[in-house]
Amino acid sequence: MIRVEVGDITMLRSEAIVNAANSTLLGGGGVDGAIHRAAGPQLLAECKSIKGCPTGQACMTLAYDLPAQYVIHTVGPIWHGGGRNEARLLASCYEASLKLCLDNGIQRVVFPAISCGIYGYPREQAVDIAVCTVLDLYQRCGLVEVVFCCFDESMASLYRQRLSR
Ligand code: AR6
Repeated sequence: MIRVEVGDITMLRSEAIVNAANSTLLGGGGVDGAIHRAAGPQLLAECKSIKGCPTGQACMTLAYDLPAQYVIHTVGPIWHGGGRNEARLLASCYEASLKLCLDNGIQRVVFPAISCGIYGYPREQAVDIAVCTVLDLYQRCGLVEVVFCCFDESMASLYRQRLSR
C-alpha cells in the first residue's frame, strides 16, 4: 500500500524513515536537521563512521531515539535547471533506498520529498519521479507499505493527484 501523510517524519513509527541528507552525512537543515535532533548524538557518530555518500546513493543506520528502527540516508541532487542529470539522480535515490529495504528485509518505509526543500527541485517534477519509481519497484522489493510524508498539505495534494492518475 502506498499512502500520503502530512506531518513530521520524525514522529512516524515505521521500520525505516528516509533522510534527505547531503553527501557528508554530517547533518544539516530541513528534514536532515530534524532527524538528527530527534535521533540524538549517536546518529551523528554512526554517520561519521560511514565517511560520506555520493549523490543518488543511499546508506543505512540505526534510528536511535526515533520511533523508527532504521534511517536510510540518501543524497538528492541539487537542482541546477535540469541539465545536470538531476532526474536520473533523484530516481536513483528512491531506487537505492528501496534496494536497501529489500536487502535488509524492511517492509515499511517512509520517504520525505527528497530534494524539494533546500535543494530546490521543482515539486511537480520531483513528485512525478518519486511516485513513478516507487510504483515501479515497491512490490519487487518486498515492501508492504510506503508512505510519502509531506510537511504541508499543498505537497500532499501533489502526491495524491499523481497517485490517482
Ligand atoms: N518532516 C517531513 N518533511 C519535512 C520535514 C520534516 N520534519 N522537514 C522538512 N520537510 P529538505 P532537500 C520537507 O530541505 O531539499 C539539508 O540541509 C520539506 O518541506 O529537508 O533534499 C541536508 O543536509 C521539503 O518538502 O531536503 C542537505 O544539505 C522536503 O522535506 C539539504 O538540506 C525536503 O526538504 C537537502 O535538501
